[in-house]
Amino acid sequence: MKLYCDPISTTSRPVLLFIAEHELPVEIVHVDLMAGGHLEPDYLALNPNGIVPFLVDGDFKLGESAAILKYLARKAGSGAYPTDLQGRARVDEAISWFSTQFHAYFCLMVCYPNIGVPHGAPPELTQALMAYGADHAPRWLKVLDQHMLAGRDYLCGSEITLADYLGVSYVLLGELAAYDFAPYPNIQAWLARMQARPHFAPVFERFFGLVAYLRGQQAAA
Ligand SMILES: N[C@@H](CCC(=O)N[C@@H](CS)C(=O)NCC(=O)O)C(=O)O
Repeated sequence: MKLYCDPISTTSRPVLLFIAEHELPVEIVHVDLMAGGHLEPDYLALNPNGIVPFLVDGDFKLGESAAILKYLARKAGSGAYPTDLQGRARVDEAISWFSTQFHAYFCLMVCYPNIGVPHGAPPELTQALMAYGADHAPRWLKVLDQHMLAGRDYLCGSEITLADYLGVSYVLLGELAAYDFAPYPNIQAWLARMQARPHFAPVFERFFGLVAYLRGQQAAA
């Protein structure tokens, strides 16, 4: 198997962490987003969406980080994607929640504008998005803190699931905005738990490098 990805990408890191923790025999192919590797003709021929991550398993090709995580978990027989009906539905629910509500209000409006995404958006649109996100993101952060993570170590219970691999990458985007998670102690504890996992640091190294670079630029401005 081959995974086309870039550790700078929010949606690549969950898959890279899962692969590392499960020691899966997957060749990692770096598609350098900053250098435009995702727009090279060879890559577009493989994945017309021109985004990462992207998995190739023999003749089978698969995009979308959540779908890739589920495929790898089924293939590896990982307990991170439970096999019982309701346990699996709970994981699916959390993954959908992160990919929709949380991603829209927190990632797109609060975090990404700090690195110039959406590219080329007029400044007034970016300002409006950020103001709207600042007002509305706490609604979803409260749900995460006071319900999804209340009284449990991981999103779906006492064991890590695919939802945690995906969710932690989205929530940590808050670092791009120097977001203050102090009002959310369960989120803080969960972030610390996830960051203590042995394979976490190498997978997130480039992301935290970007965060440090941004902080340096802000301090110099
Ligand atoms: N829904 C997709 C989103 C993938 C995605 O947007 N990847 C970004 C990096 S985080 C990308 O490749 N962006 C390149 C571009 O938009 O041109 C998934 O979960 O895999």
